[in-house]
Amino acid sequence: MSGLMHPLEKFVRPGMESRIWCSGCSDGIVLNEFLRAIDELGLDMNKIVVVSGIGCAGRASGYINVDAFHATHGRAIPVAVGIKVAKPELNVVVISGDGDLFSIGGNHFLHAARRNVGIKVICINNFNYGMTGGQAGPTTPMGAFLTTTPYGNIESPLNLVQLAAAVGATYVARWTAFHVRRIKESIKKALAKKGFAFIEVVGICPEQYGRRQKMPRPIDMMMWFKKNSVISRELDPSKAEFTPEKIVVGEFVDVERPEYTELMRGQINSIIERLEKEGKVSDVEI
Ligand SMILES: Cc1ncc(C[n+]2csc(CCOP(=O)(O)OP(=O)(O)O)c2C)c(N)n1
Ligand code: SF4
Repeated sequence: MSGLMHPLEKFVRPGMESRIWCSGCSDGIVLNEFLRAIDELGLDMNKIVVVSGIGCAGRASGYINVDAFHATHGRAIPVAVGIKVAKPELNVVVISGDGDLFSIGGNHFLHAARRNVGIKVICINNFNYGMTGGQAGPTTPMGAFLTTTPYGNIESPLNLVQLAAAVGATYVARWTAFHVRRIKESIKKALAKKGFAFIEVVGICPEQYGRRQKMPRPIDMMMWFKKNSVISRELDPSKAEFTPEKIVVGEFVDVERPEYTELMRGQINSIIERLEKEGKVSDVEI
């Protein structure tokens, strides 16, 4: 079989195979679409950095053949922000789970989006903490059964699209694992965006989530998404309803506003220029 090579193999870190994911898990779908997006855009892999936190979704950073950082739980965004501030020319992408990004890491998300740091965040929202055995998290639907909610979840879930829009993300989209081509197109858009971009991919976790909601086979969750998702044609996050009966998907924000690292560099340069004029510094490099 030598000589046969998958067209995306060049983007996969040699020796790493995505064996950790259960069969039917949609983490592989998102990884696949991310690699296809890079391929179609013809991006230089040396200019991309992928950062993730802990969780099944967070394993993506280990499989992509770019410089990557597997941060501690919840801390993917501050690591990504640090990289972007130090090297603004890099395309810095966070791929992680709903628990990692919005539970323990929620505060970082708010402030990176508010500051409009030009990182791209892809959240695989599978409604639970998959890696640790199926605990309820910030996006678990009301009534869902998980190990920590044996009588049904009584907490209201976050609407990630509305949250991202409210705190200032310049690109916000939501798709489900059923909308594979749309995921790829959104990733391409996000990668081209200057400011903070956010994509929610509503994912399939047959092992920990589906199994407990009477959807044990991957195809069951796929059919749920197919049947209950509605594509919005409006750039209006208030329309981004998300209930088990109706999952509104689409693009909800696509705007421009000043990006943080550019503002920061501009400010530093103008201070240096002034100090140089005053003869107070010379040969300063940032
Ligand atoms: C500080 C800390 N607290 C808790 C954990 C245990 N832990 C590992 S992954 C995880 C949740 C992962 O959920 P999510 O981000 O939704 O990803 P998934 O596994 O569902 O893809 C937790 C609580 C940890 N590793 N570190
Ligand atoms: S536990 Fe769920 S999220 Fe984790 S690999 Fe298995 S199916 Fe995927």
